[in-house]
Amino acid sequence: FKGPDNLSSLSATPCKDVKESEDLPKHSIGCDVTPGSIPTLAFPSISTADFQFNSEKASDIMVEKVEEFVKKLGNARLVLVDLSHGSKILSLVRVKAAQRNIDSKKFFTFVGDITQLYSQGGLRCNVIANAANWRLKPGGGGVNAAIFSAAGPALEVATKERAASLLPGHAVVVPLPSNSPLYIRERVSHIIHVLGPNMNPQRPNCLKDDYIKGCKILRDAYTSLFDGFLSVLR
Ligand code: AR6
Repeated sequence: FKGPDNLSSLSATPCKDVKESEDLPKHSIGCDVTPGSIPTLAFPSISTADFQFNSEKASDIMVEKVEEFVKKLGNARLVLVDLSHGSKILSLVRVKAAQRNIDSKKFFTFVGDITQLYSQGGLRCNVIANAANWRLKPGGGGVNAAIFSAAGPALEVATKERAASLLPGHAVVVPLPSNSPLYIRERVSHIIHVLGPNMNPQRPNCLKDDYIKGCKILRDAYTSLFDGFLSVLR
């Protein structure tokens, strides 16, 4: 452990390390899942950084949606990822998930770069979610810039084959071409782009603190994301 914010200190939280191990189920779901691995969606907290959505409200909505979907997952699991051990959203979500007795094998938090979960953290996730922009374009910072940069140009091409743009509250599932470094190095088979509600006046479609609309859009965004993951499993 090298202290907060250090990416080499990738670890599952709370305390126990979650590593792929011998005792995992030896069956797979879907054609892109390596036998022996557990189908896993890694996702960032949608809208709570660049889009400036309130973290308390966002954590309530995320945990509510996780609770709803965890029942539909079979042997698959959901992992909320953030870069830092000091992440406010991870702390809020951990407390709220524990209060609701959500099975910690089906849903847990993980500290690390979502583009290096397997190579640096030993956590294999066949699907990762992107907090996208409406144009579905690289750049812009945050998780979007990191995923497009790590996946290489193949992701932009594959994304354009699926959708030209995204409305707030919607998600699009993109199969990752097998020549993408994210596929080769991290064993990611699908990216799910999600567009959350935006409260940042510097970004398009700002909701100007309208949390009635914002909460509905964030609920829709998690529903679309988790439905997208279920569609990959089928
Ligand atoms: N690995 C894991 N988590 C990350 C990473 C990473 N590499 N990078 C950021 N996070 P954000 P938003 C966490 O701002 O609020 C973009 O410019 C971060 O700490 O990426 O939905 C897009 O183009 C936070 O917890 O997404 C959009 O325009 C979470 O990911 C806009 O930002 C989401 O932060 C979307 O804003």
